[in-house]
Amino acid sequence: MPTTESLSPAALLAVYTLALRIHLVDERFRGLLRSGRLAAVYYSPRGQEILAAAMGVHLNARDYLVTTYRGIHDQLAKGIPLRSLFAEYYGKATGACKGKGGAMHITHPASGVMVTTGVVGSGLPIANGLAWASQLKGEDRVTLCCFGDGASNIGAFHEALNLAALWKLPVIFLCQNNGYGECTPYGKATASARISDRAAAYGPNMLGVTVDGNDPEAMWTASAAAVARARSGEGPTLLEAKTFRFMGHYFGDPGAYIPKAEYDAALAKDPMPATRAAVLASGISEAELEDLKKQIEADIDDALQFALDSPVPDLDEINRDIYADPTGAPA
Ligand SMILES: Cc1ncc(C[n+]2csc(CCOP(=O)(O)OP(=O)(O)O)c2C)c(N)n1
Repeated sequence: MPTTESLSPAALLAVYTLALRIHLVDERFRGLLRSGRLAAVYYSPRGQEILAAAMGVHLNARDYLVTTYRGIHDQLAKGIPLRSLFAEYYGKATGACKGKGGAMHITHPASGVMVTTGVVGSGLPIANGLAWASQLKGEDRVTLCCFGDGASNIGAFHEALNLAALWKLPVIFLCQNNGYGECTPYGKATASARISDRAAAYGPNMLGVTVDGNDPEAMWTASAAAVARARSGEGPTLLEAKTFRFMGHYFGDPGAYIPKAEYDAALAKDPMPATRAAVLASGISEAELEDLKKQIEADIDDALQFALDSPVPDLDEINRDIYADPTGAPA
């Protein structure tokens, strides 16, 4: 795990590799949905690949993740296996939740992906619970909690940040500020320019940082600091990563409420090609990046085929993993 202050060429490549994996999985899911080969709810993280990858490279499998419906980038950055992810989207028995969670509720404890919620803001108190458990057990685990700018205006946000600061919980609140909460622009719902400024209200244990989430170096450095802070027991960080959502809120939303000039300006700063250019400038060749892409595409092909070939869950699975004793479940 990198711990130095600035992003070395090797660390930049690690971030780009993870971001490319996220990017290609997202493209594949959108292609499957467009062509009718997959039926699922889907919230594209297009544009938010770099910030997730730059955080992900600092975490290990024992660390925890709590994320939202728009969380596929976070789950991949946390290391969820592609086969488990694809099979869950297809509702198959081999999926991360045996096909019972579905796209909105991806959970894979082996890789630390603990909860994916569709209720805006509900993940923050859950993240506190995980972080508190690690603290009580004296475990060296960091909990990463991802949510959007819209979620930061929910009451649970305040309650969670207050408690996390009070108890110095090993948690990182990563607000992915993509400029829109569903179809409401940031400025129509929030008066303060920076969400991270709110950290000051929770006292000295909470650090607030705003960073350009599209800048791999800035995001990598800020993530390293937040992880180190949580791991060493210094307390939580409210890390606001500024970014932009290139797709509509949900798959199928044309995003007509986003002004064209704003969209075009953001697209000109698309972090994926910009980071690719930075990787090339650091000495990696086009051919090496093509090989990398081919390898990831092959992994995705394998995961998709695995999902398609897998069985659906048996009917007797329906009460399992829900009640402690499935035999005593209500009929
Ligand atoms: C408690 C609650 N209120 C409203 C909704 C409907 N809803 C779903 S997503 C969303 C916008 C959330 O925006 P943000 O937190 O910025 O996340 P983003 O989707 O931009 O990543 C809303 C209002 C919900 N799911 N839960």
